[in-house]
This record gives sequence, structure tokens and C-alpha cells, in this order.
Amino acid sequence: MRESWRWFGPGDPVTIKDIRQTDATDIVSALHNIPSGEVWPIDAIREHQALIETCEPGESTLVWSVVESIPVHEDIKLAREGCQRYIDNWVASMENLAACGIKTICYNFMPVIDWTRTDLQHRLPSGGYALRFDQQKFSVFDLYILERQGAERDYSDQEIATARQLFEQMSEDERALLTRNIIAGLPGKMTDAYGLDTFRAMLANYQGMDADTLRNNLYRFLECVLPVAETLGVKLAIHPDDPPRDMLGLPRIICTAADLDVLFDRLPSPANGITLCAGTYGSRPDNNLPEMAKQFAPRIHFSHLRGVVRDADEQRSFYEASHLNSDVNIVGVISALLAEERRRKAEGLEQSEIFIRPDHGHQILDDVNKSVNPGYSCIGRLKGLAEIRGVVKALEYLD
Ligand code: DNO
Repeated sequence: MRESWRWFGPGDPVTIKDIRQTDATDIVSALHNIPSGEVWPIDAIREHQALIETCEPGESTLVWSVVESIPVHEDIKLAREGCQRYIDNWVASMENLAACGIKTICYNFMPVIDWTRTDLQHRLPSGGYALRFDQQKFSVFDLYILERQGAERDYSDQEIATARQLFEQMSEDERALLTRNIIAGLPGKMTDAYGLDTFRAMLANYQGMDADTLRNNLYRFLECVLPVAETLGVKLAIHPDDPPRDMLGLPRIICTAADLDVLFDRLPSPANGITLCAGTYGSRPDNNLPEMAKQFAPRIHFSHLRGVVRDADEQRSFYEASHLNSDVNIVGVISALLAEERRRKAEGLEQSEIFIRPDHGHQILDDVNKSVNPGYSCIGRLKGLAEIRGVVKALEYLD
């Protein structure tokens, strides 16, 4: 296992020096300042790489190994005329990264919104805070704040009535916070922050698009990217849609094992792989994570390890629980990843270790009063990493 840590760049309150103290060995990062659709120039990549990799003599080294993510321009997802230019730019960024030795690339194909949460400071009994997705609050946003046309078709009468009631009980500030959290609150988003009007306009671009059309648009993109990736030895790792289901009338196509089967049947290239995000897939009760880790083992180029606890009475709502105690069997996932590493090693593959990172962490201890990127506090993630590390050591010992 290669222990990696996500770093958002020079503005990240968790510095490279801080990360060094976690004993992680690899960095997951991106050039977040370059607008979606533009080429990442080689000089800019090298500059970022130097920020990560330069160290004093005697200090532990860190390597920028994984990119999360090169954004996929909306025009590619919409297959708009002229989108080939953006596909070519994406490929050029990949080529430049490979020239700098960075060969694992995470990306996603979610229309308009990247990952979505309704609460960025959900209070835990311990006094710390977690991220939460609350289906009821989400429906309040969809039906009564966004007032999306046709939204009521996606909800039962009972859900609509409950949402109305909740909306009326919320103060203006609470409504504004919910809006901000959903459309602009999370770090590393692949889409720019916008107001409600631009958000509505972006959603409208997808009106009438079904999952098959979006899938075809993904294939068209990958058909250009994969042959080049193969030549360069680049591994692509598609991130699942988070939460993994259709939302806001948008189709979502990377949510289940069946979705992955369809993708790999169509494009079996060995460069075509996944980010096994345990927390995202695990927020659906019908995804069995250790099984998925086994089934797609050779395709796993990167893994986000975390878990969620779903609400007993509403399985679409969840909060991000501690890394080991959740509805997701993380020990089973880690065990499958270790087995896959052994297989790769036995086969003599050059890169047998899988990049993992502790995904999201609770806001606890000194981080409670600090400004943190939601989900990306230092201490909570370090706790997650320490727990994962313990599981890895124990499983390796028992093996
Ligand atoms: C959230 C992340 C996502 C992820 C992208 C990958 O914490 O897992 O923002 O980086 O969806 O493209």
C-alpha cells in the first residue's frame, strides 16, 4: 500500500511540512488554479511538483504520485460541438503529467456537481464534526430553494409535504447555508462556484439527457484518452458519483458494480481503471464493498478509504463515520487490496502497490477552531490514516 495524502496546494491550511509528519509517502494533488478545459503546462506541473518534492537534507521525501483530478470540461459531458478541443487539452495535460513522472490520474464524469453534502459541520456525540448528506434537506433545496422545474416528479407526496414543512421552519440564514454547502461549499470541486441562476442554467443544459447518452459521451472521451494513456503507462481512475445516484434531474453513471461492468465491457483497456472510493460506493446499501474490491481488483489504481453510516429510516441519508466503524467493511476492503497487491507482485508488475489515502476526516481537537477544508482537516485524517495503517499491519502479520 502506498499511503498518500491529498494536498490542495499552497493555500491548503495543512502544509507539506505537516504532511511529512504523518509519515505518508505520496501526495495526491492537482493544479486547482487552472480553469477547467485548459492545458496544464509542463512548467506549472514542475513548479507544483517542486513545492511537494523539495526537502531539506535528511527530511523524509514526499512524491507527487496521483492527480486528483484533471477536470473534465462540461462540454465534453454534453458532447457539445467543439468539445474535441477540450478532449485534446485533457490529453495534453495527461501527456505533460506523464513527462513529469506522474502517472495515476483520478477524474470523474459527474455532470454539473461534483461531490455533494448538505451539512459540513454535523456534530458528533464526541464533540467533533463530520460531513453529512441529509436527503430531506436536499429535497428542500431542490424543491423550494432551487425550485427546479419538474422536481416534484422525483419525490413522493409525503416527501414533498415534509420538505415544505422543513423549508418553512428554516431561517433565511439556514437556507443560505444549505445553498452554499450544496453548490459551492466543498474543496476540490471540479466546477466553479456559482449562484443559483447560473446553477439553474447549467442544469438546464442537461435537460432530457439520459444515462445512455451520458455514457456514450464518456466513451467518446475515453476512446481518445485511453490509447494515449496506454502508450504513456498512465493509469486512469474514475471516481464514483457521490452520492451514487441520479440527482437534480441529472443522470449519474458510475454508481454501482453494474455500472462498472458496463464500462469495462465496452472499454477493456488496462489503462481504464477506478478510484475505489469506499465511502461513496458504500453510501448505497446494495454496494458490497469487499466484493467490489475483489471483483474489480485489477482495475483499482487508487482507493479512498473511509466509511459512512446511513440513517436507519432513510438509507439515502448518511454521515461520514470514523474510518473503521461504519456501514462499510473497511477491513474487508483493505484485505482485498492487499491480496491484489500480492497478485500483482507475483505477476512481476512494475507497480504492484496501490495508492490509498485516508479520505475525509472528522474535525476534532485543535482543528475545531481552525479554518479547514471541509473533510480535509489534518488531525481527523491522521486518525483515519493511523487506523488504516493498523489494519494493514495486522493483516500483513496474519498473512
Ligand atoms: C471529495 C473527492 C472528490 C473527488 C472527485 C474526483 O472528497 O473525493 O472531489 O476528488 O470527484 O474527480
